[in-house]
Amino acid sequence: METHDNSERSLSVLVLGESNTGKTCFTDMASRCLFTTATKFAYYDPTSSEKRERAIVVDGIRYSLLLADFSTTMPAVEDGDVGWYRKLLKTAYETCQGVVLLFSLTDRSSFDKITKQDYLSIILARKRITEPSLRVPHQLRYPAGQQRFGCILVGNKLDLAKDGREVAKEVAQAWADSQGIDYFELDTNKQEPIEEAIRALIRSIQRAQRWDAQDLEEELEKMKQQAAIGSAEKATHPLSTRAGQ
Ligand SMILES: Nc1nc2c(ncn2[C@@H]2O[C@H](COP(=O)(O)OP(=O)(O)O)[C@@H](O)[C@H]2O)c(=O)[nH]1
Ligand SMILES: [Mg+2]
Repeated sequence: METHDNSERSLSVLVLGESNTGKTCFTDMASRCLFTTATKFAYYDPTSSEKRERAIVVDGIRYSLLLADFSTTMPAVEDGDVGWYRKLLKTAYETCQGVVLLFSLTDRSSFDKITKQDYLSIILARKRITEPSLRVPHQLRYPAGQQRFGCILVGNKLDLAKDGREVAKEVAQAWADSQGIDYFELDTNKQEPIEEAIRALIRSIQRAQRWDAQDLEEELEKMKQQAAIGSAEKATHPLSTRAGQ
């Protein structure tokens, strides 16, 4: 059933993958709708600090999407210290609501890395979240909407797949199915598949937030019941009465 809500919900989305898989092109196309029929794919100014934000309505709900692309390829630095970048990634993993796991269909290692390594890093980062300012009881380690995250898998550079494919569709689809996430194959110059992928991501975020909220409700209910049992026990305990007076 469609619900209609005038308020806008903000969602922060990470586009994640190895270097050169097409993250920046995807992010620009998805956020600024810079679709073009040109043969050139990269269509962005890397020095621009412009935020990639856009509005989108899904199932009658208006969302403001903030998209950011992050490379999972560690920057090469002379002294080998990439700690600052790891920290940046970890914060992004902890605070986003949705993730686009992006790889290039022409690069097997980009598929292996995002599915075997980076996906797990996101899950592990979120398991450590504790957010006192949300005022959830400390027993609830995972605030609603933050334990789970929305997710899709995207195989990019479909236009090159005819001759250069290194990842079979069945292999990527099977991995996505095993995780319960949707899989898309596309290239970053066609609008419709990117729009479809973004809508699927938002629906996945909606599910993640719903399930987290249900968990939270159940936990709170359990705690209320335990508190009620505790105070009932206290009231009937002989030392807690003024017996004999
Ligand atoms: N053929 C093809 N090239 C693409 C596609 N998407 C991006 N590219 C090219 O791949 C290169 C890397 O793209 P970029 O978005 O900068 O990748 P990033 O390093 O993951 O951010 C650039 O030369 C793009 O023009 C695509 O769908 N098909
Ligand atoms: Mg880039």
